[in-house]
Amino acid sequence: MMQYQRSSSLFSEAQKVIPGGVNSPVRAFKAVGGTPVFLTHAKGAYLFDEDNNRYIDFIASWGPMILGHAHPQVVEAIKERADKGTSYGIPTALETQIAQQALSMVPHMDQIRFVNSGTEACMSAVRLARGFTGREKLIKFAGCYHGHADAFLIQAGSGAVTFGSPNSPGVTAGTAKDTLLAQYNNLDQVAEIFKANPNQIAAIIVEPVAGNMGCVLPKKGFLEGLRSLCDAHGALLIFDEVMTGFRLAPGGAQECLSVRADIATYGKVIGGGLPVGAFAARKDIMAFLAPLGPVYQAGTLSGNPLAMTAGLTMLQLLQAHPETYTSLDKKTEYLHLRMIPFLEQKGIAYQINRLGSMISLHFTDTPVEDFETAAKGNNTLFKTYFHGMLKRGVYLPPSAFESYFLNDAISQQDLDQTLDAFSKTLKEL
Ligand code: KE4
Repeated sequence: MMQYQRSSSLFSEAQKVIPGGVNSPVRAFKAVGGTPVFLTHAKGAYLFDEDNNRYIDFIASWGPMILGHAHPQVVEAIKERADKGTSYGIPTALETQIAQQALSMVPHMDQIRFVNSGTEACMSAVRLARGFTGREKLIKFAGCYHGHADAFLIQAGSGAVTFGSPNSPGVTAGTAKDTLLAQYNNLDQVAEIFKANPNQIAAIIVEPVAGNMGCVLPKKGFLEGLRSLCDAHGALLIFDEVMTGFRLAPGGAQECLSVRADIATYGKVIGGGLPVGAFAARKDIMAFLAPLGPVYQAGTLSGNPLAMTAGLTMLQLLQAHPETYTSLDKKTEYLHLRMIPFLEQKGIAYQINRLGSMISLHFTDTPVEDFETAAKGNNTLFKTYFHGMLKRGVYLPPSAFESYFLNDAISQQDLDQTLDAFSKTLKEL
């Protein structure tokens, strides 16, 4: 039986000096109860905590560790680079290299600007869209999460939902009035909003495959419909590909769903596990960005050489090994198809949503197509499920409003061990 003594004493220590003991709320296990485990290290598909427990990892640091933890080539590249200095605040050829690498993988984008997080990428993309169109309003979808910038914390997903406060205090009414909300997969509603706000909408921002309500797939025609509405009304379509970018395909959702965005934002995988975000667009849009144009955006550590090195190595590995994507898809499908008989045998209401290596299990008999249906999931069952898997050595996202992320270091044996833990845990529900 696993024990967590060291983690719980470390958690009490942490809470004295860090709000909630964590540097990102979802890590605090508030949605599932209990004490968060504290890690000492991670390698390949495995996490190792302070009490010497080992877990098969299904969050991959919420996406970045798509090839598994401490990938030797990424680590080697970082070590080598560190000896040359860790930050300059002065341009390097490295930034051009990773820009060229990323742009060679994603469709429809001419230029890219690097920042330090997905939040920064999304907030910069919205400012650029507002500057480019001269308009103020933004359409987002309930349950989608684009980071913690004020404009997005209106019915946000991920941790914001977990805390049941999707409209965060501190976001002013002035800001909130410019963010218009629609239901994911509801094209009619978006058309209505455009009609009610003629020539005022700068952009739609959307997770092309949502991962912050659990995994929620776009219905057939949804993204294509957003594309047409933006074209008809002179707004920009922003794909928030912080999760899907370089994960669903080298070219992300734009490639695998064949819908063109005007601006795409990236994070997670693009940094190879170091803090990197980015946003990309056509040249004429990026020409509005300082120092070329009037839209200001900056960052001391943007283009940081260590982070660029980690990201460049990761992208080069993914481009050199496209079989990673089929391998990830196959492993996720293997898990998906073998979970079903256990769930059927248990006779429990469930939905499984999956695209590529993004998957989530919802304890509800209603298809999960938007935030409202995602919120219908039985969270009490989810808590028991989460801890049942954790104590059997499987680390799932500690919230029902998250997608699982497989990494390609997960072996067949790990998958079978996960399914064994799954069948035993279901018996406890
Ligand atoms: P960051 O600022 O956390 O790098 O990225 C924000 C962001 C933007 N867009 C999407 C689609 C995202 O999923 C995220 C961040 N994802 C969460 C997990 N759902 C990060 C985990 C956390 O908040 O600790």
